[in-house]
Amino acid sequence: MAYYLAPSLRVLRSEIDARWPDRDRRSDGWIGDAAHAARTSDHNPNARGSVDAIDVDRDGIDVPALLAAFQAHPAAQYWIFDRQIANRATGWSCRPYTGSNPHTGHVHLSIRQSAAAEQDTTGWGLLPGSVGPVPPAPAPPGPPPVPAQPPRRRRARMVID
Ligand SMILES: [Ca+2]
Ligand SMILES: [Zn+2]
Repeated sequence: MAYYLAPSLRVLRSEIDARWPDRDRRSDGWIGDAAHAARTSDHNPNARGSVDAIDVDRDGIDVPALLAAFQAHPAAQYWIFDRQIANRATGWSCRPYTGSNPHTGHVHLSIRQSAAAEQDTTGWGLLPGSVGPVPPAPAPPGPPPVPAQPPRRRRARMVID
């Protein structure tokens, strides 16, 4: 099957390149090598042919800024960097990462394994001139305000149950 990097990660990588054009790319990666293919890895194409992870060389970038932007994006699932791992499901709290590769030379970024996340080309907030990560979406609106009623008229009945 033809395989491809998830479009959402294409957008992320292009933003990283635009933000830090002179960064080191020697530890970049996306498609898994033979060692990856022998085990479960987001670097292997999934059933849709999509590769849902990238590795970004740590040199020449602002890693905390990258991780903050990553975590703010709806497609993000987890990252691994410098012997630590953080996952959306646990509120992005850092835990020790004890895998054989300590990820000291690159940042691993995985998105959610879903077609929606793969195709989500929402910006990641890293373009030059943008101020930090994309702000969180506004809270969903509460119940509509009760319109002001003139005196002596029956108020709209509020549904509270
Ligand atoms: Ca490097
Ligand atoms: Zn990786």
